[in-house]
Amino acid sequence: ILDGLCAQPADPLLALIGMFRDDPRPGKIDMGVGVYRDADGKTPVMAAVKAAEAILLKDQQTKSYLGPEGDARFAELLTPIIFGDVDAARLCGVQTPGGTGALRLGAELLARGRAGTRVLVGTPTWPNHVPLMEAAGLKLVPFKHFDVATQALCFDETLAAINAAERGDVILLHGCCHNPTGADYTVEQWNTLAPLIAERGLLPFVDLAYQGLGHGLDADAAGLRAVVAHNPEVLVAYSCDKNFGLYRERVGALFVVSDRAELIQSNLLALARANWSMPPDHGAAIVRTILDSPELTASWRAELDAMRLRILGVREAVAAHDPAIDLTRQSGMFSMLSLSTEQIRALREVHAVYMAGSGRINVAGLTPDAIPAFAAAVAAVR
Ligand code: PLP
Ligand code: TYF
Repeated sequence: ILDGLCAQPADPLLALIGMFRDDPRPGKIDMGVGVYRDADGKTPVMAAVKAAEAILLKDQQTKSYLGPEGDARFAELLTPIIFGDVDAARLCGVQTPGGTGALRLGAELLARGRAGTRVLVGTPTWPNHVPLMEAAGLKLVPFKHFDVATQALCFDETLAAINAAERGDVILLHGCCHNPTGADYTVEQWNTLAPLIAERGLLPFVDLAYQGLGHGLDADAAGLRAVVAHNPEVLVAYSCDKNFGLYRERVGALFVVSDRAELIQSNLLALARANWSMPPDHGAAIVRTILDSPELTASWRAELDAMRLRILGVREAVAAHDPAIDLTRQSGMFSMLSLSTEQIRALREVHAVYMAGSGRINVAGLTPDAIPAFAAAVAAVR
């Protein structure tokens, strides 16, 4: 039965973790996988997370099953952070295993709603978007989001793709901190897109995986909120894995804004049951414990803001050191350098500078003392 299988390549982003770890050279620089790092190069557990875990250890009375929706209070507490003011009767949401689980659940909801649904997506995008959507039976329709050579966001191409789409198509949008380019729409551009998407009869699916790491929690949700204000139905795949530093705990949620919220919720529960039955509890319980406490929420917000400001600081420091590497026009952890495959390989093999094969760099991977070596390495291969 298994004779039909053929070997599959490893996830190239995750493969970078092992390559970097096995590199013995001192001074090696890791700008590969999208994980926040502090000025010492560490990815610490956030203080509010540690405090919430201590509370859970002391107070948790049972680990009995919840249900396919997971921790309902977790989803409820996230709602105002994501949506601001929203009509609760028009919103449903379930906890998922990470933003990835939310994307997959949303894709399956769309496929169940109508077989063969097409999904417009700006390229380049997070590589996992492709197998996630296709595995659910959706068909991707790419349009150009970013021109690497000129470092420009292709807004005209975005508008053209929306205008050329068919009614009933889906458009997948990065809410903020675009992965892999860091090129986000301005508020003005969101305000143009949001009503156009509605007018053209498309369904927006917003992937919000980095809220708070670009311009702040509210600013990073402004695009999504504009989309919600103009469109009758919106899907949101949310991840807490970056903004709470919970990566391996796999914390996320899928939200749907709709007049048919009850019908949709019943389908989300059925789909969750057919996939993972119930999501893992611990990470969502941490987020719930933090957001249920004003003190822990303040601590989390302050630490998240410090992370965001450090990333901004690195962007400015690199540009100050070498104006030829201007990272100040993008936001969040990522930028994409215009480099050939050969140059990216030379950076890794000759200079011990690790980045994704696309030329994407994780800006948070730069410690202050590594900036001159990074800039010199890029200049040397260019
Ligand atoms: N969407 C984007 C754009 C991402 O970069 C990631 C990163 O992991 C995810 C979704 C999924 O996040 P999670 O780790 O919570 O599954
Ligand atoms: O793009 C990144 O680096 C992050 C982390 O299969 C990631 O989103 C990368 C690959 C993957 C899961 C998460």
